[in-house]
Amino acid sequence: MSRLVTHTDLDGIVSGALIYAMHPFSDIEMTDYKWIDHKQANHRFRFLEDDTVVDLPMPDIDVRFWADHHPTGFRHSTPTYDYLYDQHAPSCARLIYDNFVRQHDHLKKYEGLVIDTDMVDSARYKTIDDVHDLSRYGVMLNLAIYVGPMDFNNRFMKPDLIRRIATEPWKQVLDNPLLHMMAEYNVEQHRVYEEDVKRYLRMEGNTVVQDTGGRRVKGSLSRFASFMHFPDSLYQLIIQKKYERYKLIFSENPFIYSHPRNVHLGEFAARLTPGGGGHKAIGQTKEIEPKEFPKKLRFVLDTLNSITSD
Ligand SMILES: [Mn+2]
Repeated sequence: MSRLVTHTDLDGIVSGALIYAMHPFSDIEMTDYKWIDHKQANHRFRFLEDDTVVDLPMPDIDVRFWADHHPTGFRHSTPTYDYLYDQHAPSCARLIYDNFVRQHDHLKKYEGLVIDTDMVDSARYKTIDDVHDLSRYGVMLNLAIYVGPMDFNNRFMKPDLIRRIATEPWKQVLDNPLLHMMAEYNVEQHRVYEEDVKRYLRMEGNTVVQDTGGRRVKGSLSRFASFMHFPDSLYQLIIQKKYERYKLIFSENPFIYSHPRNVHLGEFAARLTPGGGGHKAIGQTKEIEPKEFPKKLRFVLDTLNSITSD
């Protein structure tokens, strides 16, 4: 039995579809970092020897093939099996596409989708309107997959999309009216969030801080809401509080920074709290205990505000 294992996000879907278009699989499994790194063995995701793994960290066993672009993905000795790894690739889909398109001419038709995936996965939108530009297939798909019960989406909807994007005319697959309605619904929910979150925003230096003190914001998380209200801020810092523990999410203002910076926010998050991570332009910590929180918060803010002065 051959199994494709991929990440539950847009990059996971497009990476999966590219691989599937070169080699069909009998089974598709979607998973996330938290299940691969889970402390308890009985909750941990189990890889199989025959797996093809994309947009996920290096498996703990030797598999058939592995591809990733997350800086925290490469973690032990160099694999002896086929693999692709480049932490500078804007998406895993890009890494796979660029590596295989010369031998597999039929991948060329996915070029537009890969360009959208680069933009979404590395949070490098050109303008604030690109975030909700439903005329771009990748953007539309990214908004649609976060609507509905996640277990259902991960087990059925996303694997089905991968299969169909790989084997049917992909634009036709994504022109599905239901998918577009789901994307529109998510945009609506983002608008509600953007309005409600206003009262929790404050500026500290060049960083817009989103601190709800554990209170719920209406709608669904719009990652760029801070920048919609403070378009001149260079960074945003979202403070999430749950059961007296804190998580920090920080990202560049992608509408100002269109070129790479010298600090990798994902690596910074991983150094700050083991198990944290992300991409160059966005970092997320693991949970922080209350007694460590004020110091770490200060450190993150000082770091963000000093990157900008170079
Ligand atoms: Mn990715």
